[in-house]
Amino acid sequence: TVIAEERDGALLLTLNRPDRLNAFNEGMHKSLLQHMKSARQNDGIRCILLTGAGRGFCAGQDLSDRDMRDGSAAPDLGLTLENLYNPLIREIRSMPKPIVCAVNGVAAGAGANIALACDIVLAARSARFIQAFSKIGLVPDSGGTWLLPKLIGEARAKALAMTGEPLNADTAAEWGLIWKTYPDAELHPEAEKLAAHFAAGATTGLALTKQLIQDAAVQSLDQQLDAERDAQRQAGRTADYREGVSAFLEKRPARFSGS
Ligand code: LHQ
Repeated sequence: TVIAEERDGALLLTLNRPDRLNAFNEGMHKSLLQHMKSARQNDGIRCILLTGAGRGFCAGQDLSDRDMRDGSAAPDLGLTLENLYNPLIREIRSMPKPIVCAVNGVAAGAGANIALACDIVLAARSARFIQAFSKIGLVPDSGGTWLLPKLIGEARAKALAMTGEPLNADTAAEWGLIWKTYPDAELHPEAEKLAAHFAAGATTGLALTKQLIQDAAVQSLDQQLDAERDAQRQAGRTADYREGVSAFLEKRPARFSGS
């Protein structure tokens, strides 16, 4: 249910349940998390690109797995989050390599918030972001209640979450919810170009940058200055820093090894 393809140091992960708009069942969760965990361990993978097969990106939880019309007891959704969604979001946010998300079509419920948890979010102009949770009596999950107000402010976050109104991709970019939009046909080539760029980048510096910016949300300026000092010390000891400075002085493109 997840297709994994390695391309020049980038791992392309494609959610692949297109007839359900790539809604998550347990199998897709396990497969996605497994691919992420092995990418984390694999030094040959220096960027991850996440996208969806078919016309949708991801419609969140597969609701056909949640049919209670026969009167059966409601499952414990807290357990679903604890066991499946939360580990995935933690994996994405702590991954020491860039994760690009190419939102090729509708991103609803947890599908929207998984996309937003990635580092660089690109979207096709026809894509929509829907905080669908309120329509079925739930709350935004997969980090949405934390990320949305940080990205777009409380007023817009509450309105999206409480109305469940779709947000089109261009407005999402204007609001700063995502990075850029592209005409539909250009999304994949552009996303692959960016993934290849990161896969040839200074991996340690990028990983430290990601972590610093995320940590800033819960730190004071003093703590953050200390964290930057420590991270810069680490980045300054990499072969990629040495190569970056040499390339600058020699007026040539840098050839980063990722170490
Ligand atoms: C689907 C789904 C879907 C199954 C489309 N499931 N089949 C966490 C913890 C535990 C439990 C609960 O949830 C969570 C987090 C969540 O993610 S809650 C939010 C769950 N997601 C939703 O509520 C979104 C439901 N989907 C929709 O509202 C629409 O499908 C959207 C707006 C995404 C797309 O609309 P359309 O473009 O009009 O497509 P469609 O509705 O015709 O869908 C195409 C097919 O995909 C259709 O099947 P069919 O057999 O009729 O062709 C849908 O039934 C199926 N599908 N989403 N989540």
